[in-house]
Amino acid sequence: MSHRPGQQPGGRVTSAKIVIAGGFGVGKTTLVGSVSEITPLTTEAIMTSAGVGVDDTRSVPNKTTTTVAMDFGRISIDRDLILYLFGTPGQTRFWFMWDELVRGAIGAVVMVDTRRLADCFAAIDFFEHRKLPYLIAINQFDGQQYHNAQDVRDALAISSDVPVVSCDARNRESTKQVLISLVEYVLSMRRTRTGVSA
Ligand SMILES: Nc1nc2c(ncn2[C@@H]2O[C@H](COP(=O)(O)OP(=O)(O)OP(=O)(O)O)[C@@H](O)[C@H]2O)c(=O)[nH]1
Ligand SMILES: [Mg+2]
Repeated sequence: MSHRPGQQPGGRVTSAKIVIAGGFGVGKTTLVGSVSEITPLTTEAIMTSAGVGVDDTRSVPNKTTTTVAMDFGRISIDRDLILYLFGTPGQTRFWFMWDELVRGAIGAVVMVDTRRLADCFAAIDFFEHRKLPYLIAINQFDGQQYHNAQDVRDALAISSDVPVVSCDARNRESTKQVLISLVEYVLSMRRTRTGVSA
């Protein structure tokens, strides 16, 4: 019998840690906020004129705050699996915290804005280097899918087994589905590694 990541035999509730990553202003805090069943812990700081020329806000003109440490939320996927969500800061000057944030995580969501695809390269490199399973979640700003999943996969040059899904970071059902896809992917990777069939 196979179990979910970290699941105890005997039906006990188990929990798993998921990291929400991606470039600046891609919607990480929004995703954690939309899907969390508890009031998310956020560490937003007001962006001031000191960030002009450093933070590229052209694609998110209404953005007035940025995450300086992390976002934290929780969601029960079903009766026996609780996910704890850790959203990373997007700006590279805060990336020294990423090693701490990913410790113990079973996998990561790399959020992508297809208008600024290169912003997610560093996150992909980070998870590939640490061999942490990740999927790509295209955040459909304004409901627009500017490029399809295959185009994004080709442009990112990622392995064919890495899932590429679309979502609206503001929509709970949509973001919950992203997390379910990630858990399923992590499970399938573990089955492959251990040679256990589904
Ligand atoms: N239209 C639209 N706006 C979005 C969507 N997701 C996020 N936003 C907006 O985009 C901006 C950036 O969202 P955040 O969630 O703060 O992005 P972030 O990735 O946490 O940003 P940093 O922590 O600063 O890197 C905010 O103004 C959101 O309201 C979306 O799916 N559609
Ligand atoms: Mg944020």
